[in-house]
Amino acid sequence: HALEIDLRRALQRGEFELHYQPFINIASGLVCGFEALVRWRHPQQGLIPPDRFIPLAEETGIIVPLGAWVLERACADAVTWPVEMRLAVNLSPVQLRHCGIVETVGGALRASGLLATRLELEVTETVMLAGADSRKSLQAIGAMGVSIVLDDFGTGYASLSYLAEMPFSKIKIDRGFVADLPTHHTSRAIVSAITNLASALHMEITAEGVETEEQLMILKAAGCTHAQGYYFARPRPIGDIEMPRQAKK
Ligand code: G
Ligand code: G
Ligand code: MN
Ligand code: NA
Repeated sequence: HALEIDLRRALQRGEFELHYQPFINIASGLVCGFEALVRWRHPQQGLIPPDRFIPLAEETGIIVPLGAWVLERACADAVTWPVEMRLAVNLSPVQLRHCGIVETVGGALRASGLLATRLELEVTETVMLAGADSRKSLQAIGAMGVSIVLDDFGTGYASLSYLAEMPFSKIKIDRGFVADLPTHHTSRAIVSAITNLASALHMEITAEGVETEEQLMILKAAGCTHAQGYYFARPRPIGDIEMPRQAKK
């Protein structure tokens, strides 16, 4: 597999880069933080999106050193932002299963000097199907003060009972449900149900993939606390992100 060989070399050659997309507090309209999204700047193929190499990185185990690089790079970037800006980083279930994950997260925080309370780690519902070791690691990371976020909610196999067992502080509603707003009554009902559940469990709720004002208004009325999507900003390289003026105190 040519891409696999390239992938191994890419990390050594520094071909990965992070783009950042803001997430917004709906009530205040202010940016709360940025999600780091990895891209591969391939010398021949140009910018490759994560869905084209993350699955291969997971199969081959390269996700472990790649994920560690993402964490270290993102924490080092975020420490230069205003202190109220949070950083969200995606964590693969393969990384979470790896025995060194707690130390990797702790190490990235120590090396950068970023406060643990500014970091959010996004995991998908598959972590709830993972073994006891993964769940223990998540608990340990949560105990450091890092927030654990349940990403892409509604697309996986999560049993609702896990929601209360795991230390999630936020749920992100998958953008598939948001894309169907406002026309799709089923999606509207699902968004309301997820929001009610999250608020009953004292969790924040982010709607992903918000592209229109109309979607935002529906999500706000449904009780979503946060939003992210092209309506606000596309993911951009670190040098191009706009740090909101009102956040600088
Ligand atoms: O940026 P984009 O929308 O193309 O991302 C597509 C998918 O890749 C998303 O599901 C996102 O969670 C995932 N992804 C992006 N960056 C990372 C990363 O650093 N690590 C992992 N594990 N997944 C990522
Ligand atoms: O799976 P995860 O949510 O971690 O990844 C977010 C992905 O969604 C990124 O690849 C990002 O580029 C993409 N994304 C972010 N905002 C929007 C949006 O408003 N519309 C669409 N279609 N995709 C988005
Ligand atoms: Mn995510
Ligand atoms: Na997501």
